[in-house]
Amino acid sequence: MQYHEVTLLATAANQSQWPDSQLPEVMFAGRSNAGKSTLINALVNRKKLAYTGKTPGKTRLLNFFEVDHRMVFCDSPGYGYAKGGNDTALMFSELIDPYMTGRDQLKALILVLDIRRIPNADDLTMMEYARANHLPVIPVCMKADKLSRGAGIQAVAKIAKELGVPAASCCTVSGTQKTGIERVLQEIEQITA
Ligand SMILES: Nc1nc2c(ncn2[C@@H]2O[C@H](COP(=O)(O)OP(=O)(O)OP(=O)(O)O)[C@@H](O)[C@H]2O)c(=O)[nH]1
Ligand SMILES: [Mg+2]
Repeated sequence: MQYHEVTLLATAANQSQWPDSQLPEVMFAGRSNAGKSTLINALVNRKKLAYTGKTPGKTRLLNFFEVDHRMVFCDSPGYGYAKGGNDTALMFSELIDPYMTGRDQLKALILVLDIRRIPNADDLTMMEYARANHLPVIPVCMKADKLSRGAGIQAVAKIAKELGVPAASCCTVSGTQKTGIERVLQEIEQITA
């Protein structure tokens, strides 16, 4: 399976800039540099749709992409990029929390994690927001190519434990090797159907 038509609907700093769309929406969130944009690009099979790069924290807005006129992907800024003090706290309170609380068509959170890193307090905050808003969470462990298969399985088990979810609910993806993408697509399909 594959998505064909993807367009940037809106770039939003606040609620007034959210796109006027009723399609089911999926939010991508995660620590800065975890691989959010890479995952979105892999899902839609485009090289440079969502910005990927070596400057962490570059995306400071919500980016809304419409996919095949059926659903919308919302790419959120990476958190934890310590540039100016309580940057992350502000981003949560002014950008992420209002969106997760106020966006009726939001159907799921895709929590993007670096498979080599234990979830931090910000990741757990995202889990909390999702729970508070009754939003299903799909944890996606990116950069699987950086670990051996065995080490990857162990790492995912640890991550799942920290998040308080079953390890089987976590997807394991390599953006460079394009593995694990199909399962994420299936989960998204189920949730937005
Ligand atoms: N080897 C490998 N590198 C990856 C993978 N996913 C992402 N990367 C690299 O990790 C870096 C960050 O990826 P991005 O997709 O830009 O991460 P992001 O979460 O969107 O980052 P921000 O938008 O800055 O928060 C880039 O250099 C990617 O090429 C992966 O699965 N394997
Ligand atoms: Mg990004």
